[in-house]
Amino acid sequence: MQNRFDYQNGDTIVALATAPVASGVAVIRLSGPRAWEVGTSVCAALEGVEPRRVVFGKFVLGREELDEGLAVGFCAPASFTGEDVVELQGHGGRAVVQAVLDAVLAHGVRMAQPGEFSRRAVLNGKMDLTAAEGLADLIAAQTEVQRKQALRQLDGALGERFEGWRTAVLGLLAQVEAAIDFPDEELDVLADAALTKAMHALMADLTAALGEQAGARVRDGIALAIVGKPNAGKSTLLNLLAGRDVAIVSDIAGTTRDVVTSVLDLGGFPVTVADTAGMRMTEDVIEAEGVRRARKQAERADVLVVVVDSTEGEELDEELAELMLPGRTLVVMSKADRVEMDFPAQVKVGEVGHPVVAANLTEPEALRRILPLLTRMVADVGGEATESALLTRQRHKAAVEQALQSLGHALACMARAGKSDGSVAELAAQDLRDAASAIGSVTGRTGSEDVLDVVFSTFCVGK
Ligand SMILES: Nc1nc2c(ncn2[C@@H]2O[C@H](COP(=O)(O)OP(=O)(O)OP(=O)(O)O)[C@@H](O)[C@H]2O)c(=O)[nH]1
Ligand SMILES: [Mg+2]
Repeated sequence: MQNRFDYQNGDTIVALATAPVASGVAVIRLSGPRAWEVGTSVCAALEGVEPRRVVFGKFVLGREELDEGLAVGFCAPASFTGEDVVELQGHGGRAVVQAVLDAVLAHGVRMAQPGEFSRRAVLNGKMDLTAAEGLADLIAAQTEVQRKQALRQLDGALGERFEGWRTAVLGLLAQVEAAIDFPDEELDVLADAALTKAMHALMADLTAALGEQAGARVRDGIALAIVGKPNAGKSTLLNLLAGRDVAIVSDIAGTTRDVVTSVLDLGGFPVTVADTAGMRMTEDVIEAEGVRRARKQAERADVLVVVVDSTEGEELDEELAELMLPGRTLVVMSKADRVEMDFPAQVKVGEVGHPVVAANLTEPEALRRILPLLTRMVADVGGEATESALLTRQRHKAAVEQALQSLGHALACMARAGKSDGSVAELAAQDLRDAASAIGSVTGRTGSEDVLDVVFSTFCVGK
């Protein structure tokens, strides 16, 4: 396939590396063989300066002065992209930035494509694809746990995990290839218990990695759904958690019909809280659709909060009880200010007990008792992500699934050794090569430009 942009032709690119808003300082970054030459044309103070030394000077186009600021250059391969790089740090006004960019472009440099700096860094071996994704996630991180996970990925922890798997597959491949070279011993080699044991161990490892949900949850946000009967106080609770009036609250049952969401930071974890329509049988088609959506949210949720109006008694609706997730459901008994009763510490659904908090949701004070319990449940869902390098994207999972399939094929082939005519080692070897290539595509070790296109399509210009 002809690539849209020729990344290898050595052209020099430029983009604003900082946010396109009025700001104190803006960084304009050039990368490519002409970075120093063009950088020096715009900022003469850079002439003859050593790499990594910052100089102060005027930014000009011909004789016209555009701005003044700092300039610094890097020499290939010791730079972010692995190419010559110059950064011009001027003032962050819209017109100033545009004028300096135009000056650079006037020297025959072109605007960078989205993600092109990172893409060049990957192509030049400065980082692997998972690290580039980690960088994008780090820039997008909104909470502490997201930051830590992204930084770990940028540091290469996830890439190392995939490289470890790939090396393991290549080790198996070497053994199987021995059987190709010595056909008489095929049966001995392929039926070797140590070999099949190693295959099974690797597959178990990959399957376990697929089961890890925490990485994606931390990256995309942990889903918390608030459900209950109409008028129970669900929207009041959402507003309390969000600290502002996100949803309409009224004493009319059936106020909320759509799903109303708000993103919170609970103990460093990103949590998307969804307030939903009160569950009841209704003739109203719009409300019925709201109830359907409420159920869907509850089924998808990682953590569930069931709000029960204590003035209506503590009976749990059967439908609600069915939705409750063991260990990840909090029951909030609302309107505790309006009843005289002893609240239970937990409600039991079958054998499973769910913790209960009784509260007046119209008082901010209620948060003090609700938040610690919710934070603990959220940390249970995402906790793994604080320690290990987990799969964070669908792309990672798809590759692992593909590798597992190929490994499964290889095993099936090997089991036929000696039982069918001809060599099965060739077939098993090809399956193992496929598995290694699927795993390698995650770090960018194997695979095509298409993989890079997919990864960098989500980046923006300047990264
Ligand atoms: N006194 C008291 N009133 C509450 C409490 N929680 C909610 N309310 C009131 O109960 C009414 C219903 O609250 P909402 O938050 O709109 O209830 P909801 O569950 O979102 O209701 P729907 O959207 O209709 O399903 C409002 O008038 C709230 O002010 C509470 O703990 N104490
Ligand atoms: Mg509501």
